[in-house]
Amino acid sequence: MIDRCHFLASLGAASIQPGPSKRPNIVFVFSDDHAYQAISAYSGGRLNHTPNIDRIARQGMRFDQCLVTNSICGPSRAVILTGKYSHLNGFIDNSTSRFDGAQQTFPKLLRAAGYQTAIFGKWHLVTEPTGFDAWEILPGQGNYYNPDFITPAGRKRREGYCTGVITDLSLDWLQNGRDPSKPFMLMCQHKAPHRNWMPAPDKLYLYDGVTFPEPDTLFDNYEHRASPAHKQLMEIGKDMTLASDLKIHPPLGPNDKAPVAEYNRMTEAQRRMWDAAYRPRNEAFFKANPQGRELTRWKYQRYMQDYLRCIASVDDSVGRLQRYLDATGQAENTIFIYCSDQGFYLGEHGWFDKRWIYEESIRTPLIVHWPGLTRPGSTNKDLVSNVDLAETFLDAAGVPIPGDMQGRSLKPILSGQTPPDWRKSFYYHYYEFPGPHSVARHCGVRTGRYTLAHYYQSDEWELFDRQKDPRELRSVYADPAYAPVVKELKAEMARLRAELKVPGTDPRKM
Ligand code: SGN
Ligand code: CA
Repeated sequence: MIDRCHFLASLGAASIQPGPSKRPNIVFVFSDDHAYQAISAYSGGRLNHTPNIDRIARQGMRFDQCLVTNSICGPSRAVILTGKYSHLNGFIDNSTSRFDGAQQTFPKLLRAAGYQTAIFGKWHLVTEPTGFDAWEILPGQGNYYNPDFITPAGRKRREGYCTGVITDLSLDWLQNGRDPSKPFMLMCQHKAPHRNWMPAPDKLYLYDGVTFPEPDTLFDNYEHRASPAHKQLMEIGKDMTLASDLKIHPPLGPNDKAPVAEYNRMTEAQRRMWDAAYRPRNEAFFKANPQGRELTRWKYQRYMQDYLRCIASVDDSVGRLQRYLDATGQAENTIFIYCSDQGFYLGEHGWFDKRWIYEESIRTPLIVHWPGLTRPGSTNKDLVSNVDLAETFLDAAGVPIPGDMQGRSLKPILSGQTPPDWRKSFYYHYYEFPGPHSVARHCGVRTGRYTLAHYYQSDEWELFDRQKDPRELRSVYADPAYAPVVKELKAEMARLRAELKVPGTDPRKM
């Protein structure tokens, strides 16, 4: 059966399908800041269980080396839409960029080829979406409770919890909003589990009493690394805020007012449930009054509880979409993808957030079930990327891939056949400095074994040998034994920069 599927798949979608209605549908569930460490298909359940996301992995392929080109929200989304690096699609950072919606994107190409296209949820590209038959997006980062949406008909506030509301909009479009004679491509894009990690009313007590294992680098001192690792502002201990991030604000008494805008958006009933959950915990916190390392440990635990509660709702969303496709007989003709805009720190190196070329940041979860193509339960360690998704989707639909896209279709890999000339090195570039969390601009190259980073504003370099140092704790850039590796990787970086048309100077003002 598998062989026959591979054979049919190798003929290409257009030649094996009798008509356009048989072209596969695509459901792309995309979350914001979902660390692979918090998906049980990746972690084995060390922190949490995500049964519905795991089902995609059981049926399809889990990618263990999916790397983002620029580890931050808007840029990742622009890369996915265009199949081009930030310096070519023009959206290089969250603070200064606006997406040019007139440019070529994969949804536009799918739509022109007869697909129905829709996006619901977080967009974060400043300008309005183009190339979609239907869309409703959160303004900017959006809100967890009773979020506003920008829609083609103006702004609307929708009561409920963000993850559920975005799933409702997606299901409603699948059921009632689209032309059923056409194949569809749906992007269901969650705000969760983005900072400040506010759980849904039905998850407020999940993980109560659970103590999560601490990463062994929670108290990293950043020795043996260049200055940017010392200067960042993303430490749980000193940068995570008690009020907003950790919900340690009052109300402890009847007249206390919460300083958090999100809290003020809640309905009376929501606020009552929220307070009932957090008030006794906060009272216990004030009573215990942890300090120093104990405070960091306490913060880590509350961070994990709230972050993982948000993820539990995302997993529910995946399950609802899966059940709908199953119940309507569409699952067998629908490619189902789960992905996040980048990786995220869950206390490793003492951090939250992302932005770095380092592992927990550059690696994003990617799990794909392509019925008839992916071998159930398969895993892959090739260097794949968010820049490959546009071409993969076009390939799935039998749409010609434009020559100016910079990734490569994952279809052969998904069929179990990695092309012999698949990339062995990957170019990375982060631009948002100055900016939130103060991570210096850097570019670099990552291979299966090494990570070379250049903080070009201060002209500092790092090299990590991840085979010997998987936690990236000691740069061996200055170690003479690694001089040949440094030379080779610098040459590789120059080659990649030329191939990818990276301009000599940073497009952001220095
Ligand atoms: C906000 C967050 C940051 C986060 C950025 C970008 N601060 O500024 O912690 O790094 O978004 O995130 S917050 O206090 O407003 O939550 S991204 O995922 O959109 O790139
Ligand atoms: Ca993000």
